[in-house]
Amino acid sequence: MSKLEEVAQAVEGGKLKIVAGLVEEALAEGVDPLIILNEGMIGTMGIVGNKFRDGEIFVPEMLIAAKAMKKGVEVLKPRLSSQAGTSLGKCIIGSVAGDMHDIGKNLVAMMIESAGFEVIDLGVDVAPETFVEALKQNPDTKILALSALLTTTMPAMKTAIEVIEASIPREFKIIVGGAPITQEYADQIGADGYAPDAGGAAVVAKKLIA
Ligand code: B1M
Repeated sequence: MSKLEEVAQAVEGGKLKIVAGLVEEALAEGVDPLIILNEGMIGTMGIVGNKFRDGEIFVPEMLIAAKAMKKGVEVLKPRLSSQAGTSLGKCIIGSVAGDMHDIGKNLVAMMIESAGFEVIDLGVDVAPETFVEALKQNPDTKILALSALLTTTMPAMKTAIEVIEASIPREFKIIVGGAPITQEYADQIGADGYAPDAGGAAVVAKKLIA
């Protein structure tokens, strides 16, 4: 079995204690960090999600796999992110109200930070009022980034934009993303940008402030 397959198996099996070591071994063997992330981890979470959908595993197994992936991402982080020299301004990010998923959001935050933004991460299950408060405290914010992973929390993204627009002048750009989000939905709820993945989010954020 290749090191990459071992990483994937450890993530899927939620082997918290060995994932970081396996990722380090894969890196030492010269495996590209992006391949470890995309094939060893993100792809594996897709398999985990499908098994959950099909009733083969349950929430605890899904949670432990997510924790295992986070251990691996910690090792990859310095290899994936580069310290950009200039600051492009502030980006406030969070998973919308009701949504506890944060792995994708954290990757987006990491890539946006690498692109040169100062990231303020409000975490998960962020109420619209919390976004408003953070925007008021940081009036120089350039980008607001909203993540949602559930079809049931997509409406919370729309509500967040509505509440924010009703509360403060929109002097920043809003980007949205997450597995169920599409360009069409982004347009429908009045977002300025959409990206299907973390790298794309950083590209869109930079483009919007250019
Ligand atoms: Co949940 N979950 N989950 N879950 N979970 C999904 C999303 C699901 C698809 C699994 C399935 O059924 N196949 C399903 C949603 C179905 C739907 O809505 N259509 C689901 C469900 C149903 C649930 C619960 C309701 C289960 C329950 O309790 N019965 C529950 C809801 C909790 C809540 O949020 N209120 C729940 C809970 C959980 C855990 C807590 C156990 C855990 C999350 C742990 C954590 O994040 N800390 C979990 C996990 C791990 C998953 C899966 C397996 C993996 C998610 C993940 O981390 N993927 C997921 C299945 C799947 O994704 N295939 C699933 C890896 C990550 C890198 O990808 O997050 O998609 P992703 O992020 C990508 C892109 O989406 C994009 O870039 C990222 C990187 O490239 N992106 C953006 C994300 N945000 C962006 C923002 C942007 C731009 C791009 O701009 C701002």
